[in-house]
Amino acid sequence: MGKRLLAAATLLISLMFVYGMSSSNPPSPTTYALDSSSQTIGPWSAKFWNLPNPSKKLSSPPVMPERPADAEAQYKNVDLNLGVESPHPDINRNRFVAKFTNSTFLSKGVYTFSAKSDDGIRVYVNGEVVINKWHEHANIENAATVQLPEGPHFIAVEYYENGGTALLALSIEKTGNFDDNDNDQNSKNTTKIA
Ligand SMILES: [Ca+2]
Repeated sequence: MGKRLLAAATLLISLMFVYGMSSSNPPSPTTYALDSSSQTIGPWSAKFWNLPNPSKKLSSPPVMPERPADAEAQYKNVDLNLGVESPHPDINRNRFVAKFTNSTFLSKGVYTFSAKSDDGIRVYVNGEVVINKWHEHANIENAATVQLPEGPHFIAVEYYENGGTALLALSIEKTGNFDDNDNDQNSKNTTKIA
């Protein structure tokens, strides 16, 4: 009888231990699918700052402001084709700075970032600049290809407009895989995720 009780108690404790262990595991990320065929990047947070003297053309590229933003918004995609319009009621049509940010979970792979902009743009992946055209220019497209391990990644886009038409668009595609020797392997099917 005593042995049976002891065995039952041991089983109960074992079950509690197993249950406790499994419930204390960190939750796996559920917001973004690991399957690259279905992964997409969630909403982007955007901040906008007016630059002083909006009627006067900038003589040199602006420094990113450190003060609180003059306007904030969320966007499904980084895709602003403004023409000569303002991006926000509180923001100038000309002479403003914007910053879009996104933290997202991506599967391991080779990713191509393509950015169109008028005027200046900088694209950062995990704090490293991958596209740097921080000067006044008409609409041009620039691309950068980056190997990323599976995990959370922080993407930031800085942009400024110095008059005339304004345009900003970023697309991100998974374009391949890489092996442990850092060799890129192009995929036949690229996957657009943003
Ligand atoms: Ca412009």
